[in-house]
Amino acid sequence: MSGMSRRTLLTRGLAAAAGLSGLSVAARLAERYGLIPPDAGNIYGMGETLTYAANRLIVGDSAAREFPRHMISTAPFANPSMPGEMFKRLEAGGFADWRLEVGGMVARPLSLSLPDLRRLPERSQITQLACEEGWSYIAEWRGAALADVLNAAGLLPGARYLAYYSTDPESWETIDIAEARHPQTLVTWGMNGNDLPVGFGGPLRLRVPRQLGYKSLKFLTRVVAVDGVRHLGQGTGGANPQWGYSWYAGI
Ligand SMILES: Nc1nc2c(c(=O)[nH]1)N[C@H]1C(S)=C(S)[C@@H](COP(=O)(O)O)O[C@H]1N2
Ligand SMILES: [Mo]
Repeated sequence: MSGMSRRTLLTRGLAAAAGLSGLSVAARLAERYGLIPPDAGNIYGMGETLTYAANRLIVGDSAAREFPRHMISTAPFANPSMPGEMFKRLEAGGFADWRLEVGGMVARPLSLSLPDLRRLPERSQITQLACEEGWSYIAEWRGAALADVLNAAGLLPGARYLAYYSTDPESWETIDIAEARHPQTLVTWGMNGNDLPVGFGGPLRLRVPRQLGYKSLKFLTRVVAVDGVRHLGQGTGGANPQWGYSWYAGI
């Protein structure tokens, strides 16, 4: 993936920017500017710290690539996933009781129905979803900006990460607040002109197009603003990092 070589370049760039004096200086710089992934130096290690820091410093608020309509994949690949028991109950009721709970470090916790979410300003994007296993597809996603949802709830100043959960209790992830507020990060209910199919995470999926596919959690039910991730689950910041993938999956 070409993103890999770009990442390597950026990582080297950060080390160079730190005065060619080696990784420790760059790491201290990263720390000074608050660019340390949640568990750096422990499970995440130096390489990921620098990848994350370099991306935040150099890539910053840059956008994931958006594609013209004719590049939408004709046969997108739905990676099989298990939505869990709670999903089956909600599906039996036609998803009428589906809610997105918004909680944690917010001024006004919310419980939003699917129609509530569809009343928010509509956003769409044609972006690529890339799995770490090497395949990818391009699709149009439609939904609300996660930033609008968070603004409605009123993020408290100490919030630094957003944890998000699905009907499957085993599947959850976290992103930093900059990623959560990024205009391309969407709470999606539509795909390629239709309701989001169950195979692709319907009725509700978080789309995080600047990171690898596993950050785009299917069957989204809950987002929680937190000031750190170590107290969540096994402290790795998500289910995928728990299995050995990077917490930061920027592409
Ligand atoms: N709830 C849930 N979300 C999930 C997964 C999962 O198993 N459960 N798999 C992830 C992984 S590893 C990838 S690559 C993408 C696959 O998305 P797709 O089915 O649209 O191809 O979904 C992600 N979101
Ligand atoms: Mo994946």
